[in-house]
Amino acid sequence: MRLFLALMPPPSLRGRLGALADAAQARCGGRRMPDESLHLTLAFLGEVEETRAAALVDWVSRLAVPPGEWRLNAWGRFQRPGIVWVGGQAPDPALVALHCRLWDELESQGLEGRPSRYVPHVTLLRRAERLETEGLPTPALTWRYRHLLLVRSFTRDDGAHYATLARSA
Ligand code: 2AM
Repeated sequence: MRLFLALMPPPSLRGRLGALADAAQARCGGRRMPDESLHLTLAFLGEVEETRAAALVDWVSRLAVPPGEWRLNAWGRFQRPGIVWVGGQAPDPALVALHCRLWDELESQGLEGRPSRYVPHVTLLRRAERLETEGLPTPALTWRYRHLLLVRSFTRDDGAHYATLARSA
């Protein structure tokens, strides 16, 4: 099964991220992520076997994550998959530190796939027709988080769907 570690926005923030996704889609076209799918990926684990997944559920349930605040104040683009995202003007140091700590622990459990660089972001659009975020209002959101989630991703014809398998302590 395909797994990743993520922060999920609280409901009030989810609606505001959805409003940014609407504004971005009006300008850039492409496929807008549904509100219930909006998230920040902390670590993408890829395909994981069932016994390994069970161990990850156990690990995440006992994991203590330092609470934090992430300021979302910039638009961003990834050229290749046509992604338009919202995030910080620079990678947030607390999120980068959390990503590193998670990968240290994942690697000690034998997982592979640590990316060479981590840019914390919330994907709002995929396959955007125009990667032009100039002129959109500058985002100004604060995301307060206390827990991360272990999430399973299912791919269907209408896109990815997510199911939460575990929440940090
Ligand atoms: P994205 O939002 O930039 O597409 C589940 O697929 C989550 O893991 C998505 O948020 C996706 O990021 C992220 N992810 C990171 N690396 C990935 C990869 N190699 N393949 C698929 N998803 C990846």
